[in-house]
Amino acid sequence: MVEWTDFERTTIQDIFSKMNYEVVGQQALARCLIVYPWTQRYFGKFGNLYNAAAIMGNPMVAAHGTVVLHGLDRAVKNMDNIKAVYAELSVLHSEKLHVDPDNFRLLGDCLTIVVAAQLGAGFTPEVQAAFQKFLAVVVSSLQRQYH
Ligand code: HNI
Repeated sequence: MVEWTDFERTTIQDIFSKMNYEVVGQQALARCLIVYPWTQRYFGKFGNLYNAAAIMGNPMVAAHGTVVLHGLDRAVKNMDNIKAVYAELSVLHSEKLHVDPDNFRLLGDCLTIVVAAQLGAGFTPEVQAAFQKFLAVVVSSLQRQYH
């Protein structure tokens, strides 16, 4: 089981409690689709992803970004149980959607950049370390889980 310090718990809860899921979700997912265009292959039904402007203005990208953030919210509320919380999402992404697990980290990196830009000076190295540890646990739990 993952151990969290009080600072890590407070930091993660603080970041997400102040976050606008609609804004941050859209920005992080759009960034991922633009910076790593191969991630577009999973979103064929999202329509026009032709260029950066189209991706930024695509309402399905925005909606799905919010869904992803609400998925992360479940991990924030269950920090001691992330693997169990993600058991079904892991099966969905690995066995049904066949998402290459490297892509979870890429989306996580985009999310880190969006959060860093919003927090500015508040995104200290210690805050970054806590946030990236949280994302690392999320990423490993979303992958195919071997018991
Ligand atoms: Ni992901 C669906 C959470 C990364 C491709 N994804 C979901 C859903 C949640 C979710 C929640 C909705 C499930 C449901 O309907 O039951 N995804 C997350 C989280 C991360 C993540 C928390 C990582 C931070 N997903 C990714 C990545 C890709 C991805 C990196 C591909 C590059 N996800 C999908 C696709 C769907 C999806 C595709 C289905 C979309 C749809 O509308 O059918």
